[in-house]
Amino acid sequence: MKKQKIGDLTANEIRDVDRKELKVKLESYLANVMHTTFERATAEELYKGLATVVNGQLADQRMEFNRKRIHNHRRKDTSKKIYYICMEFLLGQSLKNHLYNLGETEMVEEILQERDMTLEQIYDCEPDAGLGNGGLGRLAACFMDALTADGYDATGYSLCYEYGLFKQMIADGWQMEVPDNWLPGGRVWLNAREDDSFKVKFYGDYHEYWEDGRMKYNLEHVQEVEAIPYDMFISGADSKAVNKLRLWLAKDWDGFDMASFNSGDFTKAAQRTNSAEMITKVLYPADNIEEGKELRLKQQYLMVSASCQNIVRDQYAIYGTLDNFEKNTVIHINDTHPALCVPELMRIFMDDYGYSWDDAWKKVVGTISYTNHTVLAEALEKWNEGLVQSMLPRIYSIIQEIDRRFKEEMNTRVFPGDWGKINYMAPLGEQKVHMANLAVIGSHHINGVSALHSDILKEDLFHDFYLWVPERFTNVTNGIAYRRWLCQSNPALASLLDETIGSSYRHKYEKLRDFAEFKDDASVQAEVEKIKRENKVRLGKLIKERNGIDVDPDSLFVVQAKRMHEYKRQLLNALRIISRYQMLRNDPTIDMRPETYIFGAKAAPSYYLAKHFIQLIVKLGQEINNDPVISQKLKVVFLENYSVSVAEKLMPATEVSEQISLAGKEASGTGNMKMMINGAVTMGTLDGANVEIREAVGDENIFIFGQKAHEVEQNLREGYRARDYYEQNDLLRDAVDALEYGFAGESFSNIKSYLLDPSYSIADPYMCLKDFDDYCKVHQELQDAYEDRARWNSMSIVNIAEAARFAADRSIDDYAKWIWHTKPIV
Ligand code: 26Q
Repeated sequence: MKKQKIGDLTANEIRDVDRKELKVKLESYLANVMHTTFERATAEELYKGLATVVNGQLADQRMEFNRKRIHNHRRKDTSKKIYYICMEFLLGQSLKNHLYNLGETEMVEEILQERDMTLEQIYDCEPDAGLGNGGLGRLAACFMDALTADGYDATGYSLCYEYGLFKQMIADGWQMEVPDNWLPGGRVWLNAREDDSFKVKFYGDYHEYWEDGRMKYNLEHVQEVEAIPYDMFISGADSKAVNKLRLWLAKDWDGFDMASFNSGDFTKAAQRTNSAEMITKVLYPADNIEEGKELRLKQQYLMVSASCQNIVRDQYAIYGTLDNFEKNTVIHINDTHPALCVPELMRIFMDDYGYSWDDAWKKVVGTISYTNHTVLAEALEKWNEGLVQSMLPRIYSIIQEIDRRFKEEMNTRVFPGDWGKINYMAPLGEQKVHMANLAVIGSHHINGVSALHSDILKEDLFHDFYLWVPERFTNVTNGIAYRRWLCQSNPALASLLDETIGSSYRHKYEKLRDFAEFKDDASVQAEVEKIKRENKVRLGKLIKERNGIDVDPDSLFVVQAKRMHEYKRQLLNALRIISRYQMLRNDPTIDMRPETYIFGAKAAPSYYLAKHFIQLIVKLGQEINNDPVISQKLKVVFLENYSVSVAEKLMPATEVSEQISLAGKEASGTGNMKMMINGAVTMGTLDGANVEIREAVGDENIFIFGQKAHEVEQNLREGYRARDYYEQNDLLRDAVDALEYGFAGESFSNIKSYLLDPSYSIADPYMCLKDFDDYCKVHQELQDAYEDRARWNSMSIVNIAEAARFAADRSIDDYAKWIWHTKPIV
């Protein structure tokens, strides 16, 4: 929509024209597609209508942007086309975001006023696009947002899962998974491009032979699957750019097995169709854990092959050659899940375009960069060689050659004779394909997602690679789409920022830092406190609706919201809450500010222990909340089905951000940044990006406890004995013992044994007991600080201001400058 003055029209008049135009489009959709009118339409119909109109506007804007893109390519500019490949994009809802980015929120609000409806009612009709598990998938979504806001030419590639991450229901404390059928409400954003599909080959009989001095091969009896693209537009705040996220849907290529059908075997014919279409049926719900399932590998290769074919075809169409491919193209792989890009691009360059191995390899390594998101051993991807060989025979053969050449180079030039090192670094070994090794070898840059994590990559996980090619290793600290997580989720705080520092921070993230100047300004402090309280009241209403619990908006809101995982130590938080509960039971008259502990967490469906941790929190909550005396001072809330849209309501109301993972285990964290930018103060360990949060705000504006990463390593090496801590600390022992008696009629002796005498592995592997004492002490300091309202509000202001550096725009600046070597095009 045009913003400038046209002819004699004033800005207000232009807005009137735009609003009328938008309403006419909406009415026409409602009449022609929904067979209703604006006056009669339900909220659901209005959502679909508005979404369709907005999608149309984005399509128009995309055409304009395409002109710029083509012009840019013709000029042979120094900017490249960026392809961001990721198995997960956790987008959440889109309507609110697009309206904000297009500057149309008020306009639509006015239209809805005619119906006595609010935008919130309409937003509530949109299902989350939950095409991701957690941090990694949400990061990809935040990055697409920043790439677009900042005017880059970028395309995201992923899969069009029919079912996103399961919906969580809690029954008697136990997590139940319900399928997430998001498409009925979500497909309004999907633009099917059936004309632009690619075929992907699986299995088959593979034979290599030599002819004219070249290796050739036959591949017969393959299973061909069609990958059909569904495109979603990505908008950016006030940006001329509109980018695309291309989601592949698997379809049986033959559509139907005619031979079986004709011979009367209808069931078999239909089954064949089903098998290909299973590939994109559902998102794997495991987070930070490797699941070596055949279907998962198929998903990865479908995404990789369709995307690489698409990229190469498009670049060839633009330039008429692939000779400069690596100068025009960035392919970024988000974790190792798309690491088959390395052999797949080799295949395309050699088999389809006739390049030699060496020329193809130069292109691959010149194009691909890789971000690592974890150092947890159980999350590192390894695939059975036999599986890869049978499912992807040509790809396997290329991996073997990459492996052979790699070992040869290492043995002749880098680590001669050091087969310990060489085997540890190789793509193949112990009958497995080591995806991280493949990714490192095939990339020109490898980055971690926080300073600490990137150091651990260099010093530990990828140390030998670092010795070989130190220049490939770098850091890009994660960031968040702050316009979504601050401006859209917390409009009151955004307005206060407009009034104090001006609205330029909405485009230039650095400007947010100016807010720190107001840290001692009593009236701004009072405003910050008032806004937080209003947000707490709003969250309180949601909690009342969803959980039936009354929470006191004047209590301290302590929040831990993230996937349920041992290493994230929700259990440590729970142990401390148990201890608070016991303190109150001993003396209910203690004079204290009431405390509200809020959790949100999904467990992977097969992660039994994590499900028990959820049950512990829920049952502990039941017992505490139902105690008429204790519940005056203590409440525990487990928010079911934590998701992007729940997070958007939770972040603005958070006062204490619990980031208490065992040091060295959380690669970065991004929830920590979302809470910080909403004025929460961090209670955390020196892990992931917490280290940088502390540098940003200073020691006086954060509460840090527990072992440092190097101490953890040392303590584990020296032999960690959880029981010592249990025996030495009365409060801790009482809390751990209480697990056995249980809560609300449920015993948790299994968790007690996990902490003290497990049947496998070591007791308390993530050292909750060792860090308990320090956690309690520092938490008390935090709570004392909270009672000095001026001090706390000032801390809150500093946290908001210094969150500037955790804008995804800053991360994208870093990637563009240090890794991709490219620039925006508009
Ligand atoms: C792998 C193989 C088979 C099936 C599933 C997977 C799989 C899926 C998802 C493995 C890992 C993930 C997700 C990892 C993840 O979300 N990591 C988080 O990434 C964030 C963004 O960088 C960081 O902030 C978090 O610290 C990190 O835990």
